[in-house]
Amino acid sequence: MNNTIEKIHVIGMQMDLGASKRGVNMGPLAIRYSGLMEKLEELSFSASDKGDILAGDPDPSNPKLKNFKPIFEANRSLFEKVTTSLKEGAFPVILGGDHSVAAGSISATNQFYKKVGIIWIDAHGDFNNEESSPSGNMHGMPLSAVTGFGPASMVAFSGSDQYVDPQNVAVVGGRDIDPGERKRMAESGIHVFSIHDVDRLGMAEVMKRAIEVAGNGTAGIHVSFDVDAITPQEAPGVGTPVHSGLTVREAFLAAELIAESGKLIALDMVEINPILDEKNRTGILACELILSLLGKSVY
Ligand code: 6HN
Ligand code: MN
Ligand code: MN
Ligand code: MN
Repeated sequence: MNNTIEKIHVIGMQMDLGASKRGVNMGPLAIRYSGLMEKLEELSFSASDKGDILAGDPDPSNPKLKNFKPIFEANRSLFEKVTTSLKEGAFPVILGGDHSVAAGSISATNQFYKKVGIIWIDAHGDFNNEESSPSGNMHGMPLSAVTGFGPASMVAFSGSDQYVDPQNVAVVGGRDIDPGERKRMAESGIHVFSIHDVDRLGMAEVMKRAIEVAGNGTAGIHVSFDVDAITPQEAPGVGTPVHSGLTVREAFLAAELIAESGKLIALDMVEINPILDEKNRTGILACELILSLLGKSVY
């Protein structure tokens, strides 16, 4: 069990406007239905459910940044809510929602702790901006935004230009990166451990390196876990599935090694789509991964 985490605040984001398929706004419900709060209490955490932030109505005005206004406003609320939790000494667990929610959560942890690292577990890079994006979908942009590569407007609610240092960012599990996005990632200085690296090195070695990257000289590691990192046969409830992903055991090994590092300071669990799921198995998996990341041991 992690010694440093005692008090946990769970914050849901009922938002799907960053993705083209609807339904990930119900992700928080699916994870709560899997018994998250009860299971956190069983692990002896003092856990409070801080409820959900509800995104506003769709806004078709900007095709390059689809639904910009309601996403911005929801993220502003999340930024404030996460900041309040951090000031109260709580560890924030953010339930997505599409991955654009990481713009709000990471802006809050980075501003509070001054310098955080990120482990971004995802089939995708989420490193587009308004120019490189093939879709205009804002869930493909948050990692670029929080590292200062734009869209700057996506994180402007923080009122700060203090971004996460790309040298402290590790992407794990990537296997569907857009051509323009790939160039941007390569030039940015972030560290990418693609699915090929997981195959070649094994997850234990990849996580050892990722924890070193994100933990080096930082106050701690913010993990942003997109469930589409896991192979769709095991995690079918996602809007942007990509074949041949992480196995469930690789995902749990990653979670357990992060817990063991003692460096975790915040966690996003995102992109669970209950409409596309089978009997909530992706919701249950997301719930169990949260527990493992927080130090639940199997033996
Ligand atoms: N996600 N690279 C694609 C895009 O539209 O920018 C897909 C992004 C998926 C984002 O899964 O969080
Ligand atoms: Mn993502
Ligand atoms: Mn993804
Ligand atoms: Mn480097």
